[in-house]
Amino acid sequence: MPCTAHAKGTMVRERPRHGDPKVTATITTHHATDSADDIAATFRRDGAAIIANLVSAETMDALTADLPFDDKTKVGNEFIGGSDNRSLGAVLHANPQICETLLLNELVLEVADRILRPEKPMAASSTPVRRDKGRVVTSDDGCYQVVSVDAPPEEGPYCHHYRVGASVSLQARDGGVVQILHREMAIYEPFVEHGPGARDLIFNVMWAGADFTAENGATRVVPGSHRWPAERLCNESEVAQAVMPKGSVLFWHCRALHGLAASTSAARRTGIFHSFVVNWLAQEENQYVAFPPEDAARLSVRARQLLGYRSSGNCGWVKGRDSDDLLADGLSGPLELKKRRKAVDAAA
Ligand SMILES: O=C(O)CCC(=O)C(=O)O
Ligand SMILES: [Fe+2]
Repeated sequence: MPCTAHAKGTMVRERPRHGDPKVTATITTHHATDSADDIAATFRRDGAAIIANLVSAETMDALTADLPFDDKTKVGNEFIGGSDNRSLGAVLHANPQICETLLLNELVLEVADRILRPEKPMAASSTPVRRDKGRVVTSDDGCYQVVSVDAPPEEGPYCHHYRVGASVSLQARDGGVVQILHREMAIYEPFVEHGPGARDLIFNVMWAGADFTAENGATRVVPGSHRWPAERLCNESEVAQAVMPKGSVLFWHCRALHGLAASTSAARRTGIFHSFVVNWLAQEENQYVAFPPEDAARLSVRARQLLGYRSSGNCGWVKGRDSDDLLADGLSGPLELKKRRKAVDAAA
């Protein structure tokens, strides 16, 4: 969901409509009974994967029925295909049921856990990724210090936990134009390592709130492009479309080229998008404003954790608060956690 291309005014005004009939690339579709390992393997290979019919069409209808799309939500929509399309920010707040039903979907979390490798995974079946925390040593003349451990990135966790990066509903409408192909990592690219082979820092999730068809704007994704060097250009023939029934979910890689397709259909394509981002990168959409604490307090603790009301021992702590639930009293932060450990040890 990087809007920097729009903000910098690099938009191409006369963009072609999508419609090259020679599209051969495809996105692999999994079933809800497939294992998270298999889905993650597809994702790593192709930079995208679909799980068909992960929730029922009725569930999706209930979740999208009252989303307040109106003419105000067309403002500033050049990035997503012009003012015929609509986008609605803070969609998790617009319907908090989406948090409990979609955001907490166990299979999605199992896949996200495999891709973002957190020390604190979200799915019940996932294994925490252990971190070598560094050694405390004293030099020969008594200088007391911490020495970091240099572990290869693929062996360690990528984050302590992950949380929502942005939550947006995107509605493609007849008359919109094709969105520029882009990579979600673009927003962080000037500041962090990002080439092919870099760690995954964002995991992108698009729920089909309506049938996604070739005509109504199903997301375009370029399989394999997450492994391309930045200068490699994409041809139309390499673009696939995420054609999937309502209730399905599409994942795309933080370095995979993708974008909303132009719609030529009266059937509106409503998508519910959210990303997960590693806890140490700023959230793209500020969830503490988009989903204020008094409203978040009504959600389950796990949903609050995913919104970002959680800290690691070192990042995001608030003294006097519980690191796993920042809206509750408790201990947070490295010194408090150390005190707690001492107290537990003394009682043992
Ligand atoms: O709605 C879509 O299909 C994709 C939207 C997207 O990639 C974005 O806005 O960043
Ligand atoms: Fe995007």
